[in-house]
Amino acid sequence: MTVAYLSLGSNLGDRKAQLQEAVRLLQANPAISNVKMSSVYETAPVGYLDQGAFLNLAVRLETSLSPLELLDACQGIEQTLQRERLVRWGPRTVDLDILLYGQEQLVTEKLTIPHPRMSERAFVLVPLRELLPSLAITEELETQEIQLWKAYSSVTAFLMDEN
Ligand code: A4P
Ligand code: MG
Repeated sequence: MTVAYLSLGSNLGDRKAQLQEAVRLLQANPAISNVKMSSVYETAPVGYLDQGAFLNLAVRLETSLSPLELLDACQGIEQTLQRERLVRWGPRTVDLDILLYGQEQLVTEKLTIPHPRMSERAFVLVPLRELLPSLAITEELETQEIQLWKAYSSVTAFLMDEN
């Protein structure tokens, strides 16, 4: 079993419902266990700015999947959600990125671990720090627009939140 951390984000459609579905599908994977999540944050878009605000959260899980198998699982969830809901609106309704996979350092065409842009991104690091308190965040990142949207007592509480 390896401990891995993911970053989840959505900025199209029913953002919370899509994140709930993504977390539900991660939990339903028989090769993934002990799923924990950070609070949910609302964050201003980084990179391409002409788009709506994101909801972002981080997930910690244990898995017997290899890094590439975990990437496949994440991309499968992205495809399932796009297919079911928002094909017309194009991609990026929900995005699952692998941040860390054990102590692995990997640079391949399909997969780079740790995630190459994570250290510049408050929307990744602030949620991740809830699950990994030793994580350091530099002051300049603290200025990126990100605010607590909702904190949940457990993954189950998140999955049951219908408001
Ligand atoms: N890939 C390589 N390494 C990884 C990894 N560690 N985890 C490859 C996941 N994928 C990885 O990703 C493109 C390709 O990256 C994959 O096919 C995989 O082989 P994608 O998910 O298809 O596309 P993307 O996510 O739109 O592109 P990219 O370049 O990964 O974008 P980012 O960097 O993920 O940024 N602002 C806020 N506030 N919140 C957000 O969540 N997200 C983005 C997307 C931009 N701005 C944002 C947010
Ligand atoms: Mg991505």
